[in-house]
Amino acid sequence: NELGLVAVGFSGGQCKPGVDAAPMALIESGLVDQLKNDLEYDLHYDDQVHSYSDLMPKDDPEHRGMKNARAVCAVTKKLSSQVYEHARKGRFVLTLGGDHSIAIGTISGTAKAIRERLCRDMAVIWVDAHADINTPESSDSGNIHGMPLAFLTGLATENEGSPFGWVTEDKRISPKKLVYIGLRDVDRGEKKILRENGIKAFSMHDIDRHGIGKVMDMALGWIGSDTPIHLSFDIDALDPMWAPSTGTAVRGGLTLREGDFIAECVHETGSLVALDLVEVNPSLEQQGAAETVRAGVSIVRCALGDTLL
Ligand code: DIR
Ligand code: MN
Ligand code: MN
Ligand code: MN
Repeated sequence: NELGLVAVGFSGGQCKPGVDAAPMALIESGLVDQLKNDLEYDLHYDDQVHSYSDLMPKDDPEHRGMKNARAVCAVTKKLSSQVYEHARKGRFVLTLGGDHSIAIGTISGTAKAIRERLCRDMAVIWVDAHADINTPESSDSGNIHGMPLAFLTGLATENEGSPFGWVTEDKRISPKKLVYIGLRDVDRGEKKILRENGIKAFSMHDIDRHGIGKVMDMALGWIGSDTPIHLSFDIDALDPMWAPSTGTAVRGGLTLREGDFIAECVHETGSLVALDLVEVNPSLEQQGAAETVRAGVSIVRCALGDTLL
Protein backbone atom coordinates (compact mmCIF):
# COMPACT_ATOMS: atom_id res chain seq x y z
CA ASN A 1 0.00 0.00 0.00
CA GLU A 2 1.50 3.26 -1.17
CA LEU A 3 1.10 6.34 0.99
CA GLY A 4 2.21 9.88 0.16
CA LEU A 5 2.65 12.12 3.19
CA VAL A 6 2.81 15.91 2.99
CA ALA A 7 3.53 17.88 6.18
CA VAL A 8 2.30 21.46 5.90
CA GLY A 9 3.42 23.92 8.57
CA PHE A 10 1.20 26.80 7.52
CA SER A 11 -1.01 29.05 9.66
CA GLY A 12 -1.84 31.99 7.36
CA GLY A 13 -5.48 31.02 6.80
CA GLN A 14 -6.30 32.29 10.29
CA CYS A 15 -4.79 34.58 12.90
CA LYS A 16 -3.42 32.37 15.71
CA PRO A 17 0.20 31.21 15.53
CA GLY A 18 1.07 27.63 16.51
CA VAL A 19 -1.01 25.51 14.12
CA ASP A 20 2.13 25.30 11.93
CA ALA A 21 3.77 23.19 14.66
CA ALA A 22 1.16 20.44 14.42
CA PRO A 23 2.79 18.20 11.77
CA MET A 24 5.98 17.90 13.82
CA ALA A 25 3.99 17.24 17.01
CA LEU A 26 1.95 14.52 15.26
CA ILE A 27 5.04 12.91 13.77
CA GLU A 28 6.99 13.08 17.04
CA SER A 29 4.16 11.35 18.83
CA GLY A 30 4.82 8.33 16.61
CA LEU A 31 2.42 8.72 13.70
CA VAL A 32 4.90 8.01 10.90
CA ASP A 33 6.38 4.98 12.66
CA GLN A 34 2.92 3.57 13.26
CA LEU A 35 1.92 3.99 9.63
CA LYS A 36 5.07 2.21 8.47
CA ASN A 37 5.36 -0.49 11.11
CA ASP A 38 1.85 -1.24 12.44
CA LEU A 39 -0.17 -0.48 9.32
CA GLU A 40 2.56 -1.53 6.87
CA TYR A 41 2.33 1.35 4.43
CA ASP A 42 5.00 1.96 1.82
CA LEU A 43 5.62 5.56 2.82
CA HIS A 44 6.66 8.32 0.43
CA TYR A 45 7.67 11.27 2.57
CA ASP A 46 10.29 13.93 1.88
CA ASP A 47 11.16 14.16 5.58
CA GLN A 48 10.33 17.81 5.96
CA VAL A 49 7.64 20.04 7.29
CA HIS A 50 7.02 22.54 4.50
CA SER A 51 6.68 26.14 5.58
CA TYR A 52 6.96 27.47 2.02
CA SER A 53 8.90 30.46 3.37
CA ASP A 54 10.47 31.01 -0.05
CA LEU A 55 6.98 31.57 -1.46
CA MET A 56 5.88 34.19 1.08
CA PRO A 57 5.09 37.57 -0.47
CA LYS A 58 6.76 40.64 0.99
CA ASP A 59 3.53 42.53 0.73
CA ASP A 60 0.12 40.95 1.26
CA PRO A 61 -2.62 43.59 1.23
CA GLU A 62 -6.24 42.61 1.79
CA HIS A 63 -7.87 41.27 -1.34
CA ARG A 64 -11.71 41.11 -1.49
CA GLY A 65 -11.52 41.32 2.32
CA MET A 66 -9.32 38.22 2.55
CA LYS A 67 -6.34 38.26 4.93
CA ASN A 68 -3.02 36.91 3.59
CA ALA A 69 -4.59 36.10 0.23
CA ARG A 70 -1.28 36.00 -1.63
CA ALA A 71 0.43 33.81 0.96
CA VAL A 72 -2.47 31.35 1.11
CA CYS A 73 -2.62 31.34 -2.67
CA ALA A 74 1.09 30.59 -3.06
CA VAL A 75 1.06 27.79 -0.47
CA THR A 76 -2.09 26.10 -1.70
CA LYS A 77 -1.04 26.26 -5.33
CA LYS A 78 2.28 24.57 -4.54
CA LEU A 79 0.60 22.06 -2.21
CA SER A 80 -1.91 21.23 -4.93
CA SER A 81 0.88 20.08 -7.23
CA GLN A 82 2.59 18.10 -4.42
CA VAL A 83 -0.65 16.26 -3.64
CA TYR A 84 -1.41 15.77 -7.33
CA GLU A 85 2.00 14.14 -7.90
CA HIS A 86 1.27 11.54 -5.19
CA ALA A 87 -2.35 10.96 -6.23
CA ARG A 88 -1.67 10.54 -9.91
CA LYS A 89 0.68 7.66 -9.05
CA GLY A 90 -2.21 5.99 -7.25
CA ARG A 91 -0.94 6.73 -3.77
CA PHE A 92 -3.20 7.50 -0.85
CA VAL A 93 -2.39 11.10 0.15
CA LEU A 94 -2.16 12.07 3.82
CA THR A 95 -1.73 15.78 4.50
CA LEU A 96 -0.98 17.04 7.99
CA GLY A 97 -1.84 20.73 8.53
CA GLY A 98 -1.72 23.50 9.19
CA ASP A 99 -5.00 25.40 9.18
CA HIS A 100 -7.94 24.39 7.01
CA SER A 101 -7.12 26.82 4.18
CA ILE A 102 -4.66 24.16 3.00
CA ALA A 103 -7.61 22.07 1.80
CA ILE A 104 -7.72 24.38 -1.23
CA GLY A 105 -4.42 22.74 -2.14
CA THR A 106 -5.14 19.16 -1.15
CA ILE A 107 -8.62 18.73 -2.62
CA SER A 108 -7.76 20.53 -5.87
CA GLY A 109 -4.80 18.15 -6.24
CA THR A 110 -6.73 14.93 -5.63
CA ALA A 111 -9.80 16.04 -7.62
CA LYS A 112 -7.64 16.64 -10.69
CA ALA A 113 -5.67 13.40 -10.31
CA ILE A 114 -8.79 11.27 -9.76
CA ARG A 115 -10.42 12.79 -12.84
CA GLU A 116 -7.41 12.00 -14.98
CA ARG A 117 -6.68 8.57 -13.53
CA LEU A 118 -10.16 7.16 -12.96
CA CYS A 119 -12.37 9.48 -15.01
CA ARG A 120 -14.44 9.99 -11.88
CA ASP A 121 -15.74 12.94 -9.91
CA MET A 122 -14.53 12.72 -6.34
CA ALA A 123 -16.66 13.20 -3.22
CA VAL A 124 -15.54 15.12 -0.13
CA ILE A 125 -16.52 14.36 3.47
CA TRP A 126 -15.86 17.46 5.56
CA VAL A 127 -15.83 16.77 9.30
CA ASP A 128 -15.86 20.08 11.17
CA ALA A 129 -17.70 22.26 13.67
CA HIS A 130 -17.72 24.89 10.89
CA ALA A 131 -18.88 24.86 7.27
CA ASP A 132 -15.80 26.68 5.85
CA ILE A 133 -17.81 27.74 2.80
CA ASN A 134 -17.90 31.52 3.19
CA THR A 135 -17.25 33.50 0.04
CA PRO A 136 -14.86 36.42 0.48
CA GLU A 137 -17.96 38.63 0.50
CA SER A 138 -20.00 36.60 3.04
CA SER A 139 -17.08 36.20 5.47
CA ASP A 140 -17.09 38.39 8.58
CA SER A 141 -13.55 37.41 9.60
CA GLY A 142 -11.64 37.56 6.31
CA ASN A 143 -9.87 34.36 7.44
CA ILE A 144 -9.43 32.06 4.46
CA HIS A 145 -9.68 28.89 6.58
CA GLY A 146 -13.41 29.74 6.68
CA MET A 147 -13.59 29.80 2.84
CA PRO A 148 -11.85 26.80 1.24
CA LEU A 149 -15.06 25.09 0.10
CA ALA A 150 -16.33 28.23 -1.63
CA PHE A 151 -13.34 28.12 -3.98
CA LEU A 152 -13.30 24.32 -4.27
CA THR A 153 -16.98 24.14 -5.31
CA GLY A 154 -16.77 27.15 -7.61
CA LEU A 155 -19.26 29.17 -5.53
CA ALA A 156 -16.48 31.75 -5.30
CA THR A 157 -14.27 32.22 -8.34
CA GLU A 158 -11.45 34.49 -9.35
CA ASN A 159 -10.20 35.58 -12.75
CA GLU A 160 -6.95 34.35 -14.16
CA GLY A 161 -4.15 36.36 -12.58
CA SER A 162 -6.01 36.94 -9.30
CA PRO A 163 -4.81 34.92 -6.28
CA PHE A 164 -7.20 31.96 -6.58
CA GLY A 165 -7.64 32.12 -10.33
CA TRP A 166 -5.60 28.91 -10.55
CA VAL A 167 -8.44 26.87 -8.97
CA THR A 168 -10.00 26.02 -12.30
CA GLU A 169 -12.89 23.66 -13.01
CA ASP A 170 -10.68 20.59 -13.49
CA LYS A 171 -9.56 21.01 -9.85
CA ARG A 172 -13.02 21.53 -8.32
CA ILE A 173 -15.69 19.31 -6.83
CA SER A 174 -19.45 19.44 -7.27
CA PRO A 175 -21.44 20.88 -4.33
CA LYS A 176 -23.62 17.75 -4.76
CA LYS A 177 -20.63 15.57 -3.85
CA LEU A 178 -19.86 17.41 -0.61
CA VAL A 179 -21.10 15.99 2.71
CA TYR A 180 -20.62 17.60 6.11
CA ILE A 181 -20.55 15.87 9.49
CA GLY A 182 -20.42 17.53 12.92
CA LEU A 183 -21.53 21.10 12.11
CA ARG A 184 -22.57 23.34 14.99
CA ASP A 185 -21.19 26.83 14.27
CA VAL A 186 -22.36 27.88 10.82
CA ASP A 187 -22.55 31.55 9.81
CA ARG A 188 -25.84 32.96 8.57
CA GLY A 189 -24.49 33.51 5.04
CA GLU A 190 -23.17 29.94 5.01
CA LYS A 191 -26.59 28.53 5.96
CA LYS A 192 -28.02 30.30 2.93
CA ILE A 193 -25.27 28.84 0.71
CA LEU A 194 -25.93 25.30 2.01
CA ARG A 195 -29.69 25.68 1.49
CA GLU A 196 -29.53 27.23 -1.96
CA ASN A 197 -27.09 24.65 -3.30
CA GLY A 198 -28.73 21.58 -1.77
CA ILE A 199 -25.54 20.64 0.08
CA LYS A 200 -25.82 17.55 2.29
CA ALA A 201 -25.02 18.29 5.93
CA PHE A 202 -25.27 16.28 9.14
CA SER A 203 -25.10 18.62 12.12
CA MET A 204 -24.63 17.66 15.77
CA HIS A 205 -28.44 17.75 15.96
CA ASP A 206 -28.64 14.95 13.39
CA ILE A 207 -26.06 12.94 15.30
CA ASP A 208 -28.05 13.41 18.54
CA ARG A 209 -31.25 12.33 16.79
CA HIS A 210 -30.06 9.32 14.79
CA GLY A 211 -26.76 8.29 16.35
CA ILE A 212 -23.44 8.34 14.55
CA GLY A 213 -23.99 4.84 13.03
CA LYS A 214 -27.14 5.89 11.15
CA VAL A 215 -25.59 9.22 10.18
CA MET A 216 -22.61 7.44 8.59
CA ASP A 217 -24.98 5.13 6.69
CA MET A 218 -26.83 8.17 5.37
CA ALA A 219 -23.67 10.13 4.56
CA LEU A 220 -22.07 7.25 2.65
CA GLY A 221 -25.43 6.40 1.04
CA TRP A 222 -25.62 9.95 -0.35
CA ILE A 223 -22.17 9.58 -1.89
CA GLY A 224 -22.88 6.11 -3.23
CA SER A 225 -20.50 3.18 -3.46
CA ASP A 226 -17.60 3.22 -5.86
CA THR A 227 -17.04 6.99 -5.65
CA PRO A 228 -13.53 8.07 -4.59
CA ILE A 229 -13.66 9.97 -1.28
CA HIS A 230 -11.39 12.69 0.11
CA LEU A 231 -11.85 13.05 3.90
CA SER A 232 -11.00 16.46 5.32
CA PHE A 233 -10.99 16.29 9.12
CA ASP A 234 -10.85 19.47 11.23
CA ILE A 235 -9.90 18.48 14.78
CA ASP A 236 -12.38 21.09 16.09
CA ALA A 237 -15.17 18.70 15.05
CA LEU A 238 -14.32 16.89 18.28
CA ASP A 239 -15.63 18.32 21.52
CA PRO A 240 -13.07 20.53 23.31
CA MET A 241 -13.17 17.94 26.08
CA TRP A 242 -11.13 15.69 23.74
CA ALA A 243 -9.42 18.27 21.54
CA PRO A 244 -9.04 21.58 23.36
CA SER A 245 -5.92 22.78 21.52
CA THR A 246 -7.46 24.24 18.40
CA GLY A 247 -7.98 27.80 17.20
CA THR A 248 -11.77 27.99 17.19
CA ALA A 249 -13.06 25.39 19.65
CA VAL A 250 -16.85 25.00 19.90
CA ARG A 251 -18.54 23.09 22.70
CA GLY A 252 -21.08 20.35 22.03
CA GLY A 253 -19.00 18.36 19.59
CA LEU A 254 -18.15 14.77 18.71
CA THR A 255 -16.74 12.36 21.25
CA LEU A 256 -13.35 10.82 20.65
CA ARG A 257 -15.01 7.55 19.66
CA GLU A 258 -17.46 9.24 17.29
CA GLY A 259 -14.50 10.88 15.53
CA ASP A 260 -12.65 7.60 15.23
CA PHE A 261 -15.85 5.84 14.13
CA ILE A 262 -16.33 8.30 11.25
CA ALA A 263 -12.76 7.61 10.12
CA GLU A 264 -13.25 3.82 10.46
CA CYS A 265 -16.46 3.87 8.43
CA VAL A 266 -14.91 5.89 5.63
CA HIS A 267 -11.92 3.53 5.56
CA GLU A 268 -14.25 0.52 5.36
CA THR A 269 -15.77 1.81 2.10
CA GLY A 270 -12.49 1.05 0.37
CA SER A 271 -12.98 4.30 -1.55
CA LEU A 272 -10.90 6.67 0.54
CA VAL A 273 -8.15 8.26 -1.54
CA ALA A 274 -6.93 11.08 0.72
CA LEU A 275 -7.09 12.47 4.23
CA ASP A 276 -6.36 15.92 5.65
CA LEU A 277 -5.92 16.41 9.39
CA VAL A 278 -5.99 20.11 10.25
CA GLU A 279 -6.28 22.77 12.95
CA VAL A 280 -4.37 21.00 15.73
CA ASN A 281 -2.61 23.87 17.55
CA PRO A 282 -0.22 22.53 20.18
CA SER A 283 0.63 26.02 21.44
CA LEU A 284 -2.89 26.63 22.74
CA GLU A 285 -4.05 25.10 26.03
CA GLN A 286 -0.75 23.84 27.49
CA GLN A 287 -2.71 21.19 29.40
CA GLY A 288 -4.62 19.86 26.43
CA ALA A 289 -2.00 19.92 23.69
CA ALA A 290 -0.81 16.35 24.20
CA GLU A 291 -4.30 14.87 24.23
CA THR A 292 -5.30 16.90 21.17
CA VAL A 293 -2.29 15.53 19.29
CA ARG A 294 -3.18 12.05 20.51
CA ALA A 295 -6.74 12.46 19.23
CA GLY A 296 -5.36 13.53 15.84
CA VAL A 297 -3.05 10.51 15.63
CA SER A 298 -5.95 8.25 16.49
CA ILE A 299 -8.16 9.65 13.72
CA VAL A 300 -5.41 9.20 11.14
CA ARG A 301 -4.80 5.62 12.26
CA CYS A 302 -8.50 4.78 12.02
CA ALA A 303 -8.85 6.34 8.56
CA LEU A 304 -5.83 4.35 7.39
CA GLY A 305 -7.24 1.02 8.48
CA ASP A 306 -6.36 0.45 12.11
CA THR A 307 -9.06 -1.69 13.69
CA LEU A 308 -10.02 -2.36 17.31
CA LEU A 309 -9.89 -6.13 16.84
C1 DIR B 1 -16.03 31.48 10.71
C2 DIR B 1 -15.18 30.53 11.53
N1 DIR B 1 -17.11 30.77 10.05
C3 DIR B 1 -15.17 32.21 9.67
N2 DIR B 1 -14.66 29.53 10.72
C4 DIR B 1 -13.75 28.55 11.06
O1 DIR B 1 -14.19 32.82 10.08
O2 DIR B 1 -15.48 32.18 8.50
N3 DIR B 1 -13.27 28.32 12.18
N4 DIR B 1 -13.35 27.73 10.10
O3 DIR B 1 -12.47 27.24 12.39
MN1 MN C 1 6.78 2.81 -3.49
MN1 MN D 1 -13.53 24.24 12.26
MN1 MN E 1 -12.32 23.75 9.25
